[in-house]
Amino acid sequence: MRVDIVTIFPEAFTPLEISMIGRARERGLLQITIWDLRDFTTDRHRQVDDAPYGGGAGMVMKPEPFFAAVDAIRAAAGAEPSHVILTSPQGARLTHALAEEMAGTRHLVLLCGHYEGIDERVREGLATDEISIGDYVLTGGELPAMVIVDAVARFVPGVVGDAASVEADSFAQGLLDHSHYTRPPEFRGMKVPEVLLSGNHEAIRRWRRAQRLRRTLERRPDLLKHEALSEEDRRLLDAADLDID
Ligand code: 4HQ
Repeated sequence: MRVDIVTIFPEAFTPLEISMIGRARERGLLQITIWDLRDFTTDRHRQVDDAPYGGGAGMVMKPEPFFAAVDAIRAAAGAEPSHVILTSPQGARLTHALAEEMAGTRHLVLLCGHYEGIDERVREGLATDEISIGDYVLTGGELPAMVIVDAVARFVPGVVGDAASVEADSFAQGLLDHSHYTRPPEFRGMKVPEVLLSGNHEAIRRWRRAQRLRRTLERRPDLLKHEALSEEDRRLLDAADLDID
């Protein structure tokens, strides 16, 4: 998969050089290129922003450098990108499902904004998607771009070593995760639940499933699709003394 990121802060993207994403790039599973928006300006001051028409506080990012950058990306890729993404609080919320959908495509372009915002013509004439990573305001689009790349990359085959862990993750089955323990069996008076030491794989599976169901019901009832619950799930929830209806 190819990812191109357009930004006025190319140096902000060192997190994509380490850990799983860094390794995926080294192995050629992900081809990520960072483009400096200022390289696509034509004036002496390499200006990327200007005062807003109509007045008001702050500056607005000019449209021309973004269009020129995406033209260069198209030329370099030799094809139309699958998604040209603008990050903003006005966008559709990034979800597990959206990340998985984007991972099934060949080429993402991410445009990072700054200042009060980006000229509306970038949205109209260039962006195919507007995505928000949550209901809060950030100072720039670099962190959202990295969040999107990280969430999408996990679905690219081979990026996460153990494919089973991607399928077992929170949200993959519409449920939050169960708890995890490792040695020692007792730490500062806190014990690992007996069942996990039992070697009884069926009992462990049931315990984990019940915990995921209970946690989801308690913390994120919005995630629970009642029709997706099996007979066993209903019994596990009943046994946990929680009612789903
Ligand atoms: N931004 N989810 C970039 C965000 C944001 C978000 C505010 C985007 C600032 C310049 N982006 N502008 N939340 O807060 O995606």
